[in-house]
Amino acid sequence: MIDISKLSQVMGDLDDDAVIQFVEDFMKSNPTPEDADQLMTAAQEGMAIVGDRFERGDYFVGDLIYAGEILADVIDMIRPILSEVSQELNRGKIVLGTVKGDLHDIGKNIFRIMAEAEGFEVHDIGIDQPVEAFVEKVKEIQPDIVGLSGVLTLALDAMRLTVDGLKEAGLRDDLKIIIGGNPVSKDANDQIGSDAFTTNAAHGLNICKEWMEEKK
Ligand code: B12
Repeated sequence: MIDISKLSQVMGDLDDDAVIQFVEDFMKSNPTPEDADQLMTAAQEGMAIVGDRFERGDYFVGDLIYAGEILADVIDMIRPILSEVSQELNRGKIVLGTVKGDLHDIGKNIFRIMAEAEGFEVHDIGIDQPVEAFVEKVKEIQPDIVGLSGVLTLALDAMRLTVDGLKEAGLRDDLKIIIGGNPVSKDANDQIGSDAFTTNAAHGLNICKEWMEEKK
């Protein structure tokens, strides 16, 4: 059995060879989607180590970029298990994006891959998206769910503005809104006026699935 927590350390150290070797061994161990979720959690903890070192001044922006590249490679390697779930089509529509001012997209992309694998039709509008972009896409697609992603503390304000913008456009009542990313919390969820929050893509996906069951 592979000790998944070791991954956090080698990711935190930006030891790309060790990370790749680790994930190769993991993939050979016949992992389940639950194992992949644990691996993602360990990878997220590794990114938190990178973030802490950046805050202390031991790492620089170049290291954040490099960390992002390593994590993107990890996701590519485990994508077959993330997408392994049976393709039940037409589960529902999601408009997804990273809010204005925030360029982080790795977490959003993980959620997208997992949601698509579960049969959701996901319309990903990308990073740094202004309120109007969400409003326009929701008018066009008429989704069941809007997913807002953000990793910067500043993203919480942008999420609130986005939810307000959807309300002002008269689109809020028929929508469920979930916010995701490192800084979200119960308090943030209450202030932003979203319906749910999560710092874990698999958890977020379960919430979306429950919403779709309730709608039936
Ligand atoms: C990699 C990284 C970058 C990369 C991003 C590359 C990319 N393509 O995304 C780059 C180099 C671009 C970057 C830039 C910056 N970064 Co940066 N970055 C990080 C780092 C190390 C990892 C982020 C990450 O990918 N985490 C892993 C993913 C998997 O986790 P996640 O995003 O939380 O996603 C999971 C869940 O939250 C959830 N999820 C996410 N979104 C959604 C959406 C929905 C709908 C659902 C359901 C679920 C969901 O699913 C995911 C899987 O479970 C973090 C440190 C950290 N602790 O996270 C700093 C961090 C976020 N960055 C930080 C900073 C300061 C910056 C810069 C300002 C640096 C600078 N001086 O230029 C810029 C800002 C650019 C901007 N305007 O956005 C700070 C933010 C501080 C703050 N409190 O606001 C952090 C926390 C580092 C730190 N400790 O100081 N960064």
